[in-house]
Amino acid sequence: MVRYASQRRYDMYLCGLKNKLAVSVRRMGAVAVVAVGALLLSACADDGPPFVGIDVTGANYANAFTLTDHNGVERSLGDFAGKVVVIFFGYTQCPDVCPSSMTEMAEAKRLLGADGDRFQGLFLSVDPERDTPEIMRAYVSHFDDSFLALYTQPGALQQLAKDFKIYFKKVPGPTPTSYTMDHSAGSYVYDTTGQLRLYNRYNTGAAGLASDVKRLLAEAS
Ligand SMILES: [Cu+2]
Repeated sequence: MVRYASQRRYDMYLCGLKNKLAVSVRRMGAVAVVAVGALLLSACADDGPPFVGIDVTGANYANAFTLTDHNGVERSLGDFAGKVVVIFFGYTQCPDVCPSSMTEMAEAKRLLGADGDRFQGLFLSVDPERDTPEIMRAYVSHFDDSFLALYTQPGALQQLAKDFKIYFKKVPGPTPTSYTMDHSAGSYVYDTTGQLRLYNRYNTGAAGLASDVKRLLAEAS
């Protein structure tokens, strides 16, 4: 059995097979062509264009977390059932990558209009030493009131980063508290059932992210 990088690619492969089948069936006569054609349209119409983000459906990482939000509430993916969840990893003192990514996330939510209510933006700090719940609350609500910041204990972050295949590293600054953090700059996108579906690359743009979210929401309705 050939392995496919994603279920969607496998589905596309199946569609290709059906199309080849249609060509041979066409020789059988006009009635069969009409019948099979209708079947193919209904089977393949949902596929649409590929996602803007990288399809990581079925990946064996970044599948679950239990973390505390900036209100002190314990959170896991199940809390956001019915919503598309986007998790970005960063730190509040980041000068550029984090603010632009959070702005993009907030803009994507606005582009969704009424469907924005079914979008949950999450910010996970890779700098638990400085990012206190108070600081993170102010930070995420600056971008969007509905966004939640998540934090974990410094000792648990390393394992979480491993589980999520993300990278972070402290880069010393002129004083002990003025360090910066190198970190992965993409985000993970989960469908309304909490399954990891996409890796959204840094600088994808709000429109691209919004279109992927819209598509995942459409799958659910
Ligand atoms: Cu950053």
